[in-house]
Amino acid sequence: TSTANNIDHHVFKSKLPEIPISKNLPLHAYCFERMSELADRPCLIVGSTGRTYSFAETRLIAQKTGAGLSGLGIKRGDVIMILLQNCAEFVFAFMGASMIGAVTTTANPFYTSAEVFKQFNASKAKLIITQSQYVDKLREPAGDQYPKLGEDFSVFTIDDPPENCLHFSVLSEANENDIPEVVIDPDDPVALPFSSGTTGLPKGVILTHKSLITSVAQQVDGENPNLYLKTEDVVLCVLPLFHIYSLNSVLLCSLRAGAAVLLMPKFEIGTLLELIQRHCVSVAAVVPPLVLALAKNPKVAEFDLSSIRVVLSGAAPLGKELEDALRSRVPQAILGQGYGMTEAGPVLSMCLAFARQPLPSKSGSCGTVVRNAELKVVDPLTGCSFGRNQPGEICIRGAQIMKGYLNDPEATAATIDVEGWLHTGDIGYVDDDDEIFIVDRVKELIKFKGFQVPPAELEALLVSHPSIADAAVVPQKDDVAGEVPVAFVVRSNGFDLTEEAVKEFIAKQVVFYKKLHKVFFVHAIPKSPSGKILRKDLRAKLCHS
Ligand code: 4UV
Repeated sequence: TSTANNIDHHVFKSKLPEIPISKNLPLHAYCFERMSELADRPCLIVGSTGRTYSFAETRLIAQKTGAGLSGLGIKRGDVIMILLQNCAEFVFAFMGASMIGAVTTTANPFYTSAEVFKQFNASKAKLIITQSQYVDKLREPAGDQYPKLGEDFSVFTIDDPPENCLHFSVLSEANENDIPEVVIDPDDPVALPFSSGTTGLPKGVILTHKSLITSVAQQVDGENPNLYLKTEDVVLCVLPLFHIYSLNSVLLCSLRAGAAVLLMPKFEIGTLLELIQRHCVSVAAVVPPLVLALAKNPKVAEFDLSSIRVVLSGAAPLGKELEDALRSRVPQAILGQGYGMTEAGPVLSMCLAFARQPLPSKSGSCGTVVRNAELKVVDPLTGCSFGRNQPGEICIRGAQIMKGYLNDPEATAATIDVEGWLHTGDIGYVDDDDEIFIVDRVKELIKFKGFQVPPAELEALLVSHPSIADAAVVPQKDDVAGEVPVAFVVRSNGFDLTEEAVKEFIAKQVVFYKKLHKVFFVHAIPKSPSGKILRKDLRAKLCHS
């Protein structure tokens, strides 16, 4: 019975009371629910130009974009790909797609051709919205296995369209009244980010209207929101919107709460500081390498950062030293962490010092489990749940988690168990004050500055080299990036293959953060009897070398 389960499981819940969360709205309706109150308030601020879109304008252009997509034949359940740096068009396309029941898959514009097309093909996307500078790599892979630009799929650019491409205005200047009436089920997918999860290659993560609404509500809704955003807030959006952290906790949360979003296409410290000062940024969502820049870069002293009242760090561990160093730069701000995972919708826990009625939080903690969710810590070997202060695998359950992986029931079943618990592959514990501390990762995933580096992807590339018989990729600790990927390689013929050649071979095929930092040649890759790479043994070797 469920009572027996509750006794058996040590289930942790938020200290904040549960709240009612909409179970039947589509995401865009939920995000723009307070439109009558907010219509003329600033919604999006384009950092480079200062151009501001009000809430009413933002919704209107999204509706036009929805109508434009629909006019091109995009229907409920169809997938579009956004391959953009942060910009207003990202928001119009994402929300417009939501309005017609379509799904957005977001990819890193710095991806190589092969990386883009893997995701494009897996998601069966119908079109790509991008910038002209990235179009070349959408033509590059000539070959029958690749779809052809202009024939098999269309490309829209937000700037001057290159040959066979169309301008984004074809979409965004459509007549909003042409938007079709679509019935959207709360369990329909709306976002399809890719993540490798606990093992293997990147997979499409199905996030539904219900999952994203639940996650946003867990953060910013209710009388005492866990992440209190005010309508006067200006929220920094420098983390890429193609990653779920920024998409959810910056964009969607700000839309819902009525705060303005300051869009920055990329991180550059001088521009960042200037924009924070000029637009009086009050809430900054960051990752540890950005904390490092804000804490250590001498330029910071030349700017007025006194408008910042909240700094949220997430996506990778934040050291206590770094947190203290940042505190001396922004003494007035509340610093804290969020802990997320794409598959978890993504937020599992958030610092309670960000709440409207703040609670104390400890340095190094990832916050407390969000409301309307359950968290447990299990013994990875037996599956039994632990009580407080004992580290184990963190599991989360609630309406916010993914529906599953796209076309991969096996990977889904390996991640979400029959009782609905999502297993994170992170090792952590819950302390006496309900605060979560992450201490290790049991999954394969490597995180370079918070970006995902799936070892399986690099291993597959390595063994495709004619002179490589076997390979394994593991993380090595790094002061700036947190972790960097390094490879153990078994040569298949002689000793001609050099470290440089291996690095170069990989570098040509992957985005910058997946590049190998070292290559160690070995005679064999240590494996378990079932053939699994013994990654722990390899990581241990690195510590001793
Ligand atoms: O799948 P992913 O790339 O997802 C993320 C999401 C991070 C978010 C999202 C919303 C927030 O509000 C927020 O604060 C952070 O990173 O990678 C998931 C893995 O990244 C590690 C952990 O191993 C996850 O399983 N990770 C994420 N956040 C933290 C972290 C953290 N605060 N401390 C340590 N590791």
